[in-house]
Amino acid sequence: MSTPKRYTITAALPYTNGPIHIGHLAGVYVPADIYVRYLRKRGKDVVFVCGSDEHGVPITIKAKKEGVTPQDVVDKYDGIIRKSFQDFGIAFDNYSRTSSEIHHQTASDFFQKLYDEDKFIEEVTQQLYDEEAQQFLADRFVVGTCPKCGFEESYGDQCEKCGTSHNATDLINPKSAITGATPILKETRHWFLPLDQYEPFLKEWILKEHKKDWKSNVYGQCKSWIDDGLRARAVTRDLDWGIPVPVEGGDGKVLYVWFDAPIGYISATKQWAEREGKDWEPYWKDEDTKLVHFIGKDNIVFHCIIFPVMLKAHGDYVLPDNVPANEFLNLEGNKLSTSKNWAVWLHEYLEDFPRKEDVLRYVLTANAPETKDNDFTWKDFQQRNNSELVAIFGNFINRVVVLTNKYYDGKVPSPSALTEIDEQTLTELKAYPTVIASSIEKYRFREAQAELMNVARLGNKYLADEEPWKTFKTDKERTETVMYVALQIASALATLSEPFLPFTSEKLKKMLNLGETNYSWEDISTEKVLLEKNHQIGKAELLFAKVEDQEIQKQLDKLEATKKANATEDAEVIPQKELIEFDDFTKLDLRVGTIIEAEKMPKTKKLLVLKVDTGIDKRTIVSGIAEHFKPEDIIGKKVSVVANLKPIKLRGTLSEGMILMTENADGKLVFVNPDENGVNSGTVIS
Ligand code: B3M
Ligand code: ZN
Repeated sequence: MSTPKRYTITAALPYTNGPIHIGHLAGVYVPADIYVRYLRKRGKDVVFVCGSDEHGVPITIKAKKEGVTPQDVVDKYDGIIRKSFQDFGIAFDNYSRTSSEIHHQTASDFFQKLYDEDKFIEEVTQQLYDEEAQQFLADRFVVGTCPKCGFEESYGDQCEKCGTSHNATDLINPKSAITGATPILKETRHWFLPLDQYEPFLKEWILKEHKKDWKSNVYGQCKSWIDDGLRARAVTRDLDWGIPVPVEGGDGKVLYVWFDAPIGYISATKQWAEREGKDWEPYWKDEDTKLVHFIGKDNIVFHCIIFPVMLKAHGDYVLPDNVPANEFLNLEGNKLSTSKNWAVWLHEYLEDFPRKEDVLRYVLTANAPETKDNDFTWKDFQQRNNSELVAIFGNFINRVVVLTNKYYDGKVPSPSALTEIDEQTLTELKAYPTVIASSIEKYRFREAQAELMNVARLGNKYLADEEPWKTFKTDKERTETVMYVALQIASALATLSEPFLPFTSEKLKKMLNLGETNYSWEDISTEKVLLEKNHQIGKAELLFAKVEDQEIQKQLDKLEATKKANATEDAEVIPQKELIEFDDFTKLDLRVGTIIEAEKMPKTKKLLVLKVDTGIDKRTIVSGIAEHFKPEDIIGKKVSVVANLKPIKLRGTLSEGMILMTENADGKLVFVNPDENGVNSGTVIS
């Protein structure tokens, strides 16, 4: 596209069935935010929209699990997500909700128009039905083997392993996710979008027009789907949570969530325009608008095939110019997972690391999964903060601001004749805006941010070579020139860091007292002075603080606890034994006892010989717990005892009872502890 007149930038609407985690941020929201902040800085006309995706089966499943209504679920998570985005500084123009009236209306009208113009195929087909739950099984309500890659836990509408989108009836061995039952087939009427009819359009549009400018991972996926041949996809569902199908025969049916959700971008734009007193239509309908969707790789098919076909079928809309989808981010070597709580949650991060929003942005961009899956580790987070943000960026700014205050009471000194090194440094500085811009415009945010850090490196090297702290005693004039040049670099950093590190940029501008002095991205490349001589700067403040070992340890401990909790949940559950009569139970004499003596049984590894006060007597019990407890540690402990077990001889010692034990998450034996407060030995357990 030649120079666009305006930009419509969308970020995937998060499902409101859980909070935002670092995977979402790295894949979608941080890159989108960098891109938008950059465009705004360049004076472009931009609208940046997002919102909560509140329909679909994931929401219903979560509600069922928690025993609340779907509305409760979406209200809760919309609140958490909205606040965390705001606190983190993702600069949406509008963050909307698909439960809003404007969205229901927009999506409903969209469907109606396609229906009126005969763009759908209406058909009664056999769909999967769970007789036990008395419900049709669509999307995430059904799991089975993916017909394409063989993954055994593919959802009805999409396989998370290979990304293929399919119909629920394509699954091999489908099982209901609600009851586990094998579904039957039952007839129902639905509306299908005939993707196959749009193959020529898709071939022309993606395979010809976008071969070069789309990322290879995105282009590759699209090509393979198109090459495999496309089929009609149902865009309605037999569910009660969603946007009602507005046409005859639509009772009890709703729009498929992936039909309504992308229309959410349009309704969010409308809502924004209404609020701002603008016209939304050019942002979606004018050919000179550049539409870009930021998404994760699992959403590629919906944004590159299905939504464009919807837009094309509708006829009034522009198509996305690019869909720079990212791969996935892992956490400490494992796949991020909302259900397994394997994540760094944004709202928790913001609490644990106050005023460190930019550190997370920085690390996620430095490690962005742009071309392949990547790993987030807390050690790397600490290292990047301490040896890059603190040691390079922060250190440079600190030296410049401290020295300017110390030598010149905070007033920018006047330069004398520039040396070759000065000229060279300034020439290098002038090249950066173009270099960074070119990477951002190609959606290469890691590369762009690395170049930003090179600006700080340039400053550090310049100071280290010119050593103003030494020349200050011998050559005042030279020192003034050096500090003047260094201040220009600091000032450029304040602007160039804006898209990447918005909080830092803000702080730095305040420190340099740049409020009134407004220079643009482009100005950095010109002869324009970025900090005039005699300009008064403020006092030094630390831009970045070190992250200490114990802060990292705390996060690692949190993850360790999650691992343990998951292991307990995943542990094989031993099936229940046969039922017994109450009388059988009452035959057991269970009591509280106190261990009064303990010693290892000689020549054994596992056995301890205990003397236990049972309240009735003091008796010997041999217990196989020697590998888990030291004798001296358990004297005085209250334990649960089976008192009327027939005595048996173990290695020559008569054992008169048994102590109840269980295993904790680490596989360590622990006592089945009676409440130690005020329970006496001999108390019967019943
Ligand atoms: N809510 C899927 C997701 O969160 C979906 C994106 C919708 S974008 C229109 O991965
Ligand atoms: Zn698959």
